[in-house]
Amino acid sequence: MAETLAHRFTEFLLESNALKFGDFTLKSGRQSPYFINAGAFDNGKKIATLGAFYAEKISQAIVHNTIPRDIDTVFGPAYKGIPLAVSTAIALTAGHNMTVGYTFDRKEKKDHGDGGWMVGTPLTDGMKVLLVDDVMTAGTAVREVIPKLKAEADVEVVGLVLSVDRMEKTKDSDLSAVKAVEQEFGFPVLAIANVREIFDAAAKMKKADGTPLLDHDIKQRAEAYLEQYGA
Ligand code: OMP
Repeated sequence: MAETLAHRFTEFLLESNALKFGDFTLKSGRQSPYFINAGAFDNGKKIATLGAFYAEKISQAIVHNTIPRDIDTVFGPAYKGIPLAVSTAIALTAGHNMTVGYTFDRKEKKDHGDGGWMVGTPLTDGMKVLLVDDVMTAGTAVREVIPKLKAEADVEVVGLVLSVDRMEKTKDSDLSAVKAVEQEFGFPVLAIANVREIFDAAAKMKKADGTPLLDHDIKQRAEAYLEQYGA
């Protein structure tokens, strides 16, 4: 039987060393026993594969009418979103016959030459923009970028696609950060895999010597973390 997208993506995360176990302080201040590092996709093959995963998820969402097919541009927030937007736009064109632009923001406004905040396909009123980002914990990154997009033009954000939804509660509610963002902004937030799918898939995997990939301690610490912070 063909493996699910989430299962294949978990294999890719592990092969690329993008999924780490240990002690990590998150942007939100939470101490997590696992961390997903999109910076690990650091060569042509890995970033092309990552773009293909995003494109596959987007294509599935189009089939399910969750997002429209006539996306004008894929937007990735600087810095880590930049290779995501570019590789996703390439993969949508190469593998899914969709011609889309890519756009990303600058961290500082450029005041000479072509100027402005944006690079790539310019944002104009009425354009359908699909956001891509790496990981969502509390939704801080996306909240920062939406006003920047809206200041540029009256674009329609048609969705946000992530590598990983960490499925964590927001600080002040039991709602997941993903659900809170969906409610606040009114567009769908999708992830290639969520953290529970990743742990379920990894739990079935074995090391070369036949022993389980995830040892008991890692599983227990992850479960305890999700018990406390999981939505
Ligand atoms: P929020 O912006 O609060 O949703 O946190 C997500 C961001 O934190 C990501 O865009 C990353 O910059 C970083 N992060 C990871 O890259 N991987 C993780 O597993 C967790 C985080 C994090 O700090 O929460």
